[in-house]
Amino acid sequence: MTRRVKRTVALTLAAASTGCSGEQSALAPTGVEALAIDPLFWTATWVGVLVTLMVVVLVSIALYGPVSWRARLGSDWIVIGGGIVLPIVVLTVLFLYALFIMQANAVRSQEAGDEAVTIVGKRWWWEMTYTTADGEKVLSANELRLPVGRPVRLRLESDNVIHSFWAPQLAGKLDMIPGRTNEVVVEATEAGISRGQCAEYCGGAHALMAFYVVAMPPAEYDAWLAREAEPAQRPKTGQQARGHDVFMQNGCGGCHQVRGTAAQGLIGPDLTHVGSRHSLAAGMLTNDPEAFARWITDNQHIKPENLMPPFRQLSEEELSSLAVYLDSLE
Ligand code: HEC
Ligand SMILES: [Cu+2]
Repeated sequence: MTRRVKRTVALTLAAASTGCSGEQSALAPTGVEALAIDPLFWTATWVGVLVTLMVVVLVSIALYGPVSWRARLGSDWIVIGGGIVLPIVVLTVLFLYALFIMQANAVRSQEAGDEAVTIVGKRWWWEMTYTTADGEKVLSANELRLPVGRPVRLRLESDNVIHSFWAPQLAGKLDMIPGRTNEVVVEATEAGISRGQCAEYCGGAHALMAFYVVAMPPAEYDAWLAREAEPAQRPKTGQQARGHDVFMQNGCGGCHQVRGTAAQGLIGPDLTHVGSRHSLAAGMLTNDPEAFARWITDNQHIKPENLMPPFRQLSEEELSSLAVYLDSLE
């Protein structure tokens, strides 16, 4: 092999193997649902491997084996046993196992309490409304926070095309279908951050519609939700105040809500606490003042055809104040 080929192979293998671990992996379950599916996946995989090996051996014998073995392979009982009985038995057992897991998850989901998050698939972001234990609703976006060890009901909806909510470390994927509500109960088993992704093609920027799941110790989660329910922080510095004015003067409030201010728009994500989110624009940018500025001027390159117009007319000073203001909305 030339050196370049070797390097390509090594890079490909490295890229392929990073797909199996890390922040978005169905093979590293950290949720009760995903933990239940995991053994089913491995069972089906190993059964598949065994069946494949068996077929390879039989085909090799049929092609190259001694005549007496080949004659035996052609007998009726091999055809009926291996070709009909064996597949029926194997597939039935796997099917029953899958039903058993689905049933267990369905029972868990009936027993879950009132904590819920309604998640609406948008183009191309996620509106998330938390319902607290005492029924209060808190609007947020693009990041699912969960209390470790407490089941939370996710109500999945869409007001446009079909999306699919997939947080592989938490649970299997479930479609978000206009006009109906699909429910899945998730329960994080350990604190940490993982990533999810829209899993049903929903238009040009479908691949750019991701989100983060932040699982937190229950007490921290409760504190976070109480904060999230509060109106936005008032500007504390001159530059933040300037950014607030730029926000109001440029019509951002027509599409975005910042609770506690005049901005009441609901077309785009709620920005009341946008500064405390892990990422911007549905998982596309790490959250810092520079990213805010980039998104505001260049969002059509970052996420082509998304529903926010680029604001290129802002001066350098306006843009940096605006970014500092948004970053302060924690
Ligand atoms: C016409 C409606 C509209 C206007 C006006 C608008 N936005 Fe947006 N904005 C959106 C939409 C829609 C998204 C979601 C885009 C996506 O991810 O697909 C968005 C996303 C964002 C985000 C990322 C939010 C998140 O949850 O990560 C920020 C920050 C933002 N806008 C700031 C602004 C600012 C600042 C202005 C004014 C200069 C503004 N927007 C004007 C519609 C709008
Ligand atoms: Cu999609």
